[in-house]
Amino acid sequence: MGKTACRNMGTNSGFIPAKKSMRPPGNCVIQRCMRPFLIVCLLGSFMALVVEAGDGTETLDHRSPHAKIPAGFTIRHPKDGAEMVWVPPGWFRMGINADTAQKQAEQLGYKDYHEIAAQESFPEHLVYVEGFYMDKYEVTIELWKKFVETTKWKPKKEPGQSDSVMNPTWIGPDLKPEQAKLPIAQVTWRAAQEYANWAGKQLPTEAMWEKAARGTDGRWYPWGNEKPSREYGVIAVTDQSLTGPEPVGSCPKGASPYGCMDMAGNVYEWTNEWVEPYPNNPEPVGEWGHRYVVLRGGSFYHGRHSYRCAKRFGFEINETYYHVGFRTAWSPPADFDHQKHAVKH
Ligand SMILES: [Ca+2]
Repeated sequence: MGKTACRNMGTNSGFIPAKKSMRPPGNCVIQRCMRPFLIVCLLGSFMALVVEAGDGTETLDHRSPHAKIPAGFTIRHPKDGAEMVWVPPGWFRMGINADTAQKQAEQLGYKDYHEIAAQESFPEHLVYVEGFYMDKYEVTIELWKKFVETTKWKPKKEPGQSDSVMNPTWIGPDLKPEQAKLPIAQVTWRAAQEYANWAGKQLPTEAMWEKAARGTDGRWYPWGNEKPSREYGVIAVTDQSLTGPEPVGSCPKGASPYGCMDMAGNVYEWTNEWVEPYPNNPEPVGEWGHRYVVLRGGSFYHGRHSYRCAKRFGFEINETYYHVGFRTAWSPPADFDHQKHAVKH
């Protein structure tokens, strides 16, 4: 609960107050002179942080070794070769409040936000996320094939899982060129984690996923607040499902502020978090606890209410379906050479 990539504020353990006798002598005059200046500087920094956090804009963190990397900077990941886009460090608005939820429900033709379970995303709150790279696309069959062949991966049966849901929709060595760019689907949570571990990456936290999808301005969908339509994604605009996914990136008009494709629709995407309520959620909601894992973004199969960036959905870990896939996130090391791995379009 509340653990979603929030800034680690540290603990007080190990803090030992300095003894008076341990203070270095001779700095008293300098300290007296500098004290007002330091107080002004600290107050100014604090106020800047409050202002930036208050409107949900990016905070340029000069302590980060990646502070100069612009939003949307694109690299090819050194391990799996996936294109990834940079999401800068900073605050963003996560979740929604009841007034926004009601507007979203009415836009989609519902009378009340409870009909779309919007209360599971309450309340809107500010979250700080360190800078990270997000896969530009859902993991494709082509990349999954590379993982399977490199690691000799075999599906593992979860307790209570039927054989029919064990094998992702990779179709073996006879992969047709037109199928390579389809998203891998029917992936279990554990299988998606195994891919991420192999690549040295991770499944995104909910905060990583939501920030990559909606940016910092509180928009409803990756493209803005306009109602979902087929030009924005592989999206079922009525309650009627589409027949299947399309090659990743087929709907560039639906790109997120950082350039992530198919954050709404195509296949659902696993996160690395159990379904837990956000702190201070004012409404009673459904089942919580370590039973369901959060998926995000809706799919070609799901209806019109599932594409909102704040929408949370959950599956048990022995579940998956032909519309469930994933993408990965990556926190680069301090000495990572961004330019060396840049993708020029
Ligand atoms: Ca998707």
